[in-house]
Amino acid sequence: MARTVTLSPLTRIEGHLAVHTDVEPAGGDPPGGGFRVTGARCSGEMFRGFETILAGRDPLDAQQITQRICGVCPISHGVASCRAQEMAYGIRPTPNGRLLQNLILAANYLQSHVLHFYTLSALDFVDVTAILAYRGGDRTMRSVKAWVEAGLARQKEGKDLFPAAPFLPRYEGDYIADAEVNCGLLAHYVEALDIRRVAHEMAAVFGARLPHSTALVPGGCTQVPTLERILSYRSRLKRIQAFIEDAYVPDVVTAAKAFPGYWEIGTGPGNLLTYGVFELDDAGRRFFEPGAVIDGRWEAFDAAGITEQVKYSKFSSPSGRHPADGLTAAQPGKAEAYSWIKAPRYKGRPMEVGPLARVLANYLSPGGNGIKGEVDAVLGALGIRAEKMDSVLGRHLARALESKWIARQAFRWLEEIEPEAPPARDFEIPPSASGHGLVDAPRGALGHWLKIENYRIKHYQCVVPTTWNCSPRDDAGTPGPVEKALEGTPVANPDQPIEVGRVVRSFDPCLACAVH
Ligand code: NFE
Ligand code: MG
Repeated sequence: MARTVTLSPLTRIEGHLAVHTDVEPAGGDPPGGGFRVTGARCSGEMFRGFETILAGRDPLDAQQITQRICGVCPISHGVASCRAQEMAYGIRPTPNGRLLQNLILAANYLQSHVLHFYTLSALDFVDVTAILAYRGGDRTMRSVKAWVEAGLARQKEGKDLFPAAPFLPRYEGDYIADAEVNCGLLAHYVEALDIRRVAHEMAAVFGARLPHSTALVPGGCTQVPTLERILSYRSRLKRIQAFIEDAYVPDVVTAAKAFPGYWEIGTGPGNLLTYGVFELDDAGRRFFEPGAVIDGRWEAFDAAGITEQVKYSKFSSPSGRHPADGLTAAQPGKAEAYSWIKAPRYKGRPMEVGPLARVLANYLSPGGNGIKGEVDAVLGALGIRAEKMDSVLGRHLARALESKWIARQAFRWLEEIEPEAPPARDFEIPPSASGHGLVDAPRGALGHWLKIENYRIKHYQCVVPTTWNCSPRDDAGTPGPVEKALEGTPVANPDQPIEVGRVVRSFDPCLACAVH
């Protein structure tokens, strides 16, 4: 019989997401029974109101206030706001300003992706109890072992709801069986905490402080790129790059070999969108170029194609508007609505955004930044066809490979800095103007739309990556990307729905951002 399985809150993501799945017995397929998800709904469980908070303020507050939307991707919000203001003020960043923004953003990307794979996702695959067999002398590994041992004992007593967070409680399921592989991944799990700190330090070299940088300004960055700062960034980048190439990418390959079924699980809507990211010149060329993939074919991106629909979202504002004219009016008790997330659509379609969209748009576009070669090399070694990238494993692989690509590119940006040249541009705020900033954040396409009247913010709208990915059904009833990706997911035991968590986490949702 069909039943609803709800994960609320879904842990090891950012923010408050409830996932409701309809689960039915799968019959003979897969053989031996099992269950399958036949439908899903994603609910953003809170409202934040940043767009309303911004109205009436000084436009220059925007890149500071919007960074507070999130502690994981603040730099993307800061940069998107800078782009929107630059358009309104009629300026472009100085060459140094562009490079410094790219370097702060690159550092923020790398911490976010390392955080996602190890801290948030790895525990879906790694058997933490394998540490019980650890006999080595590493102090950190021994303390992890002691923590898991004590947690298992507390769990047996049944008195403690969280006997060894974040390891226990957990869903029981088909974790990696090999103890040595598990212990190797756990060692990297611990090291990743340190790498994330180093990446934050690296962002702070030019960003002044993290997570919310005070140095980002329209036209560039207030921090002067001295030789000392360049070297300080560079030494940290070397350590992070080594971790990405020696641990992160190989660990994703290890997970892929252990769970080959996940090349078939978590297939999204098949339509992908990226605004591109990391500006290269005044003409707006980007290291990852903008583009859309619709029905398997690449096409140029058209900003006029974006709308937000709200039939199933808890808003009374009109549905189907372009964000330049969008409105946000909360209606908590709205009939049929099940989420505080709006439903952004591109040319009427739900679009997956994020590393997979960036990598595949680059893979399929006539130009591209060369990442296609990386993808083909790894897929070739695994014997996997490129079409299988639209899956749980494809998302993890895209995230890891773009990390490698961004780290390499960051070294080139460091070389391009001219220490004596100005890091920012002068500007005047006009009495009235408008602009938008479309920039990919780690989790995907991020847009800020701004209108200024009488020197004050009249209107501010954000459409954020997880707004795209975790969107509810649209006015036509079409599910959002994560809802779609969950359909068909095999679930061995509906009381331990570990497979559902793997699918949702492959998108790296951030609900704080989604409900902004
Ligand atoms: Ni709060 Fe974010 C990223 C943005 S996702 S993490 O990446 O913008 O919605
Ligand atoms: Mg919005």
